[in-house]
Amino acid sequence: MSCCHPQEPPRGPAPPPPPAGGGRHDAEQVVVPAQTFAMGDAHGDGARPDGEGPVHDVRLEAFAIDATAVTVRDFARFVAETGYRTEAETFGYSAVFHLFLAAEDGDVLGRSPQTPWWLGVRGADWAHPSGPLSTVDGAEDHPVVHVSWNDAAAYCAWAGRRLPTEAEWECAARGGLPGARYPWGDDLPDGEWPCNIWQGEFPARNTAADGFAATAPVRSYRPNAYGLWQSVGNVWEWCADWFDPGYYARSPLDDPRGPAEGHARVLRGGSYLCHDSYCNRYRNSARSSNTPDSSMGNAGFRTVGAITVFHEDSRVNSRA
Ligand SMILES: [Ca+2]
Ligand SMILES: [Cu+2]
Repeated sequence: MSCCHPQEPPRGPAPPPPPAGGGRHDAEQVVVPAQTFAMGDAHGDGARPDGEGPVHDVRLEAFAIDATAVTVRDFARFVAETGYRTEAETFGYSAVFHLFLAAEDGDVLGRSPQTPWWLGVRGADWAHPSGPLSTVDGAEDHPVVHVSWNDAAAYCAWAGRRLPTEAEWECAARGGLPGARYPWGDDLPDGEWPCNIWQGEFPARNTAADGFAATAPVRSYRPNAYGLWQSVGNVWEWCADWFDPGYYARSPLDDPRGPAEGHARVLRGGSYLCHDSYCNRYRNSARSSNTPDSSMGNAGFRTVGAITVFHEDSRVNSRA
């Protein structure tokens, strides 16, 4: 399987338990209303091994989801308050896209065999996204990257949040537009890029016609009708579920949570490296996955939680 993120073998034993609770997560929340929606690819866009079909109904209660991906600023606060070390740091390397490399030759440990534009770089981590010679200065409003699924889960545990289920993620990304290919509708508009993907010839030349060669600040472009920014493009987002391309054929109607076990966790939304000629996964229904200890320069996450803001009317009604 090839995609615009590296596929790596598992790197080692499970990390220590995450820091528990008490963290400050003040990302803007948007409410996705309770609904039944059609999940999956209604256009035939997806590659069969990705398991984007069959389209099937899913029923969800209302939930609150971050309007944006977790930022470098958010993640830096988590690290400062807990001393958490990411898996990229404990394993000593992470995957950097070749055009961004900022490292001495000796820190390039290897290339991903099927995706040679991915380099394993010693010292690459969330605070050094292109390698040890890079920083995140000035990128505080960009999505944090080089976080594994385990790292994202640790952040969520600290923040009293959780990762979205794959169904919640897709429902939120759709913004109430039934069956649409993208968060804004079915088509890429002419003349104005609505998301951060790749223009030019992958993987050697990126014209960055959409304004960004790598990550964009989380509030770039326009939010969807639910208020979510950049659910597609920019960075892949980890979801809670184990990945199974056959899961949709047996998914329950109510609040599906994915298979009970697996080898890889779901990634959604595509990234700044997606390009039509190579990987068209910057769509609402597109699915990918990676092992839970993998990290790379184009994957991050957003969180979900209970709705904590009550409308005065609904409180009155609930007593009636
Ligand atoms: Ca771009
Ligand atoms: Cu892609």
